[in-house]
Amino acid sequence: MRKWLIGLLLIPIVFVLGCDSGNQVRVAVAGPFTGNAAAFGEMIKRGAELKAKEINEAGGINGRQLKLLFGDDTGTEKEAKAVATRFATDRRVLAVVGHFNSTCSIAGKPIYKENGIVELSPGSTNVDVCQGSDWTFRNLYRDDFQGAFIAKYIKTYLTEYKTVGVIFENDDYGRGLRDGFLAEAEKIDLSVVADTAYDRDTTDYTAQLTNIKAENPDMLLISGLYGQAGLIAKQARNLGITAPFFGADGIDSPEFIIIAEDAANGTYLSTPFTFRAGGDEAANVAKAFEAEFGVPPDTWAALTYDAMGMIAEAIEKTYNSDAPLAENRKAIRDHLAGLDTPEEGYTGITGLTYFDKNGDTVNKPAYVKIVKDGEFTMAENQLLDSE
Ligand code: ABU
Repeated sequence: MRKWLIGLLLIPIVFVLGCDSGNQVRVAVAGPFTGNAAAFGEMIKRGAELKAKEINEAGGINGRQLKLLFGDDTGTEKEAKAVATRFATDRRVLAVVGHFNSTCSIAGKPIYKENGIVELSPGSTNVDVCQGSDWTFRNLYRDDFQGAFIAKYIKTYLTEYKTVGVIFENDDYGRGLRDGFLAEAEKIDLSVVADTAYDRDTTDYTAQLTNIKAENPDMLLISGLYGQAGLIAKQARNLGITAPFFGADGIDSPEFIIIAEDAANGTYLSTPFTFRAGGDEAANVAKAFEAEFGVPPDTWAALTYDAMGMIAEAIEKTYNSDAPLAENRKAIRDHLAGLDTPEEGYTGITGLTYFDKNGDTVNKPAYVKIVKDGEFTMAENQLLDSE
């Protein structure tokens, strides 16, 4: 009876303080661990795990071990809402690294905002991701920048390709990137001769590609994720389309090459980071990653590694085990919002990250890779303009 009474008296204390689970602090990671973007999800998970392991082996965050919780949003709006609700209402969770798909970050945004918890995306690039919430941040560029960057790159360096056809996934990412590309193409007089959408669950792109073939573009922009893009590339070649492909960060996975096979060769893509452009620290992380997981890290592992580092730093600088959960969560938000100049910014393996008033990162560049002999390599020309 006495034990029962003591337990009952402790409940409000745990409810108010919540997040301090003994010697641990908990951060959640939300991403597509299954589904169409699972290859990215696996890299996100591993990037987070490696950073947490390094932090914990170095003594943790102010002596507390960093424990990660993972939530599979499957890359879909419905599951993203469920994961966001689970983490936002879990009184042990201090902050969320994620989501990856723009649709998922946008779906989670009002839930995180309502519950006063940070979501820091290492992958979502749609323009609207951070708009309208003080609690959503990202550590990479937006698709208005990326779309314009691709148009400028073609106009500047691929001058033999005068006309472009566009095929885009009809979701927040595919559409938003295509919009950014079209806006810039119009400005710089790059001719777009075809523009057609597909849904994520489509596997047969004959109708779209037949329409594109009729316009005979010199280059084909595929605005979507690696799985569909791989099939589109293959089916385009089977239909006799010989134009080279340009993709974006959504195809920056070895899975694109595996799916597209020979059709992948010659494909250009834009990406927010490449280990070839990283410094010594990035090279060391790549080595540690490969030793841990047996495969090299990709762009998304690197951005997640840095996002986790930013959250860990925020906890290190602000966490108060005597304070209520809401206060600790807000202190993390305020710390991130304070990284608003190059001087205040966080330097990680993907470079310097700092935020504008929306929580967007506007200073980071894009890089261009090309598939040669079944492997991604850096393109000969880089357009390192982050404006
Ligand atoms: N930016 C890569 C694809 C993920 C997304 O923004 O939906």
